[in-house]
Amino acid sequence: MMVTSPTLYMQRALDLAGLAIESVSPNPMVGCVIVHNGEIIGEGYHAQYGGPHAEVNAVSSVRDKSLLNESEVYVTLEPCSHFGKTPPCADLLIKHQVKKVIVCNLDPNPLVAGKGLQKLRDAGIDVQVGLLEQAGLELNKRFFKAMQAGLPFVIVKWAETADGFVANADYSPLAITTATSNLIVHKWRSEEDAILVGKHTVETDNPSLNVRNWPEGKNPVRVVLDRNNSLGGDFKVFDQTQKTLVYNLVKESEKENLQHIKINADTEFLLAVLRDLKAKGIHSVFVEGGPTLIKAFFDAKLVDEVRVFKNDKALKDGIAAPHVPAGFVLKENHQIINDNLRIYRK
Ligand code: AOF
Ligand code: ZN
Repeated sequence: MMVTSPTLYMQRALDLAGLAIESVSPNPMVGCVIVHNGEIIGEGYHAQYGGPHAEVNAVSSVRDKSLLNESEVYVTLEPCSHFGKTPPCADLLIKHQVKKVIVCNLDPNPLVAGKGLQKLRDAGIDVQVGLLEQAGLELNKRFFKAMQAGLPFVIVKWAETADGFVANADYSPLAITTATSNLIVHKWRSEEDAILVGKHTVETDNPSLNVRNWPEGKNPVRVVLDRNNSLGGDFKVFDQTQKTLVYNLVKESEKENLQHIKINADTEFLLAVLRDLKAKGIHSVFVEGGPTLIKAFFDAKLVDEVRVFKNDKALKDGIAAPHVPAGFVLKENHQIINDNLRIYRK
C-alpha cells in the first residue's frame, strides 16, 4: 500500500532543503515536493545562493505539467512574492493553477512576509500554513534569527576535560577531543557563515580556522576580535587564503582578503560586531574562542546555542572551562567514542 501522509511529504521537503546547508546562506534553506493523487511527481530544493528557488526546481522536475493543476505543493517556506534574483515563486504556482499549497513557515523577509500566501489565495489557490512548523523554524534558525533580530545566530563551542579544564595552566593548547569529534567540528565550521576568535586564541593557538577535515566543506569567513589592534601580522589567520575580518577600536583598512574594521562602541563591542556582521550578510557565527571571550558573549546575552565536548581525561590543573548559564536547556546528548557532546539552546 502506498503511504500518503502530508507529514511525510513535508518531512521529505525539509530533508531536501537541508542538503543545501553549506551553499545557500544568506538565503534560507527551502525544499519542495509536488504530489498528485498521493504520488510524488516532482521535487526540488534551493541549492545555490543566487540560483533557482525550490519551487522552480520542483516544477521543472515534473514531466507532465498538465498534472500540476490537480496537484498539492508542499514547500517548507512561503513561496516568494518579490522579483529578486528570480521571479516570484507564487506567480509560477499561480501560472500552473496548482490545487493546494502547504507550507511550514511564513517567510520573515519583509519583502515577502505573508504577501506570497495572499497572492496564492487571491488566485483561488487553497493554502495551509504550519505543517511541521517547529522543524521548519529549526532548519532555518540562522535565517529566522537574522531576519527577526537583525543579528546572526551565535553558536559557542568548547571542549573540556572531565574535571572542567580547557587548556593547560600556561594556556598552551591541549588536545582534548578524539579525531572523530574533530571531524564533526570541521563539518560544523563549514555550516556557518563565520568563525570567530579573540586575540588571545590567535596568540596562543595560531589557528588556521579553515575546514580541512571535512571533504569539500566551504570555508567560513574568519573573524578576529582585537580591540587595540595589537596582533602582529605573522599569524595563520592573516595569510589571506580566506576572507578575514579583524574588528578593533582603532584601525580601518582593506587588503584583498583581509579587512580591519573599526568599531565605535567600546562598551557594546560584541553587539556592534554582530550587527556589522549581519549587515555584511553573515547569518551565523561559530565562536571558537577561549573561556574569557565565551563568557563575554554569555554576559552580553548574545549566545543562541552551546556545544560542549567533555572528554573522560582528567587534567587536575589548568584554565577553567566556561559554565553554561541558567536559561539554556539541554537539547541533544551524544557519546562520540570518549567524548560526551551536549548541545544546549536558549
Ligand atoms: C522561495 N523559495 O526556495 C527560497 C525563497 O535573492 P533571491 O531572489 O534568491 O530571494 C531571496 C529571498 O527569497 C530570501 O530572502 C527569502 O525571502 C526567499 N527565499 N523563497 O519562494 C525558495 N529560497
Ligand atoms: Zn521564490
